[in-house]
Amino acid sequence: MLRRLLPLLALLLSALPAAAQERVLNVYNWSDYIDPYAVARFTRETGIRVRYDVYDSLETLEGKLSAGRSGYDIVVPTSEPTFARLVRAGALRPLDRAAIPNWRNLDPVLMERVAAIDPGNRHGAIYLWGTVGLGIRTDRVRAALGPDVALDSLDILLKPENAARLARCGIMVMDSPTDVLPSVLRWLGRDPNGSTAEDYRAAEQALMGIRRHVRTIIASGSILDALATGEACVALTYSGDVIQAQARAREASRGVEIGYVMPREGAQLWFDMLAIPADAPNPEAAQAFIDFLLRPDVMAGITSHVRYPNAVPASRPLVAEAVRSDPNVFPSAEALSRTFVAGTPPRDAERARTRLWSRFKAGR
Ligand code: N2P
Repeated sequence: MLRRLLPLLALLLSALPAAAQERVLNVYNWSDYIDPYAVARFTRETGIRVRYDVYDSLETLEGKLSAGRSGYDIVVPTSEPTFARLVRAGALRPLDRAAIPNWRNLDPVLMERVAAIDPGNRHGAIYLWGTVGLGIRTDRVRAALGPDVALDSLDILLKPENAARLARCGIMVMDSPTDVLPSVLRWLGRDPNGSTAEDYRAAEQALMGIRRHVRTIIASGSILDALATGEACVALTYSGDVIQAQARAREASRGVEIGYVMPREGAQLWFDMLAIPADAPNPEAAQAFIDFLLRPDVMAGITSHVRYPNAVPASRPLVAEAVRSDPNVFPSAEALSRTFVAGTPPRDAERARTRLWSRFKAGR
């Protein structure tokens, strides 16, 4: 049957215009970071097939892109440090706004925040944003640390006496010096973007102080899974990942109750950018995809699914009620006023961070 159909299929394909045949979009995005329905709909509407790969740390993304010729048409780096570095290196293609009419849906106030590192917003549109904090099994943490424990502080993780009490329950830290060190420095009362030898010594001391109580240092995608199953009791990771894990745990109804802690010491706030590598094989398809994602209804579906806020205000009324009313997804103005945005450390500081991180991972 199939054999008889194949020549027919080939005939049909060859009748299509050449351009239509090779319309493929190569996407490299964070894991658990899109509504699969949106991707299917894009293909249905445009005929462009999507090849979709994922990463779950900025270090992995940077490693892939620094080698050049990644073959990707869309990448989603965090505004700082990764996107800022790519802009500076000329590694991104300036966007053609005429091909992205839905650009007008972007929140000008949010876009202004990333204009400092991308003057005129020429190379990227905000996709989603969020904070760094703790996913916790609320009941277990209360049981281990006492009913009066403050559930809004990094003390839960970073005070060695707390970590010691939670060790058996399962502590995890995402494997990303870029997205962990700023919060640790802030908890220590230091400049979260500090990069002196003294800053790093202090951060290393804090991390080493809890090291033997940490079960795993692993990329964010695995932490999401571990939170959802209840295997992780306290995990330092991205906000929406915790909220997705919370939803999955509820669906599984096995008694795993997950909460998100946005640290009162000041949470790291980040913005992830839709961008096109300078050497993207199919930049037209990439622009069509960005335009598609910036539609309010498409964006609303994405936020409802992945539980991260976006930068398209008109999408907000269309977001699922449970997500729209969750203050961990959409932090209050007061909570936001206590956040900070990470900067881009100088290259030599980057090496010091990498070495610090290897020692933390090795535990010596
Ligand atoms: C998605 C994590 C994305 C956020 N799983 C990091 N900026």
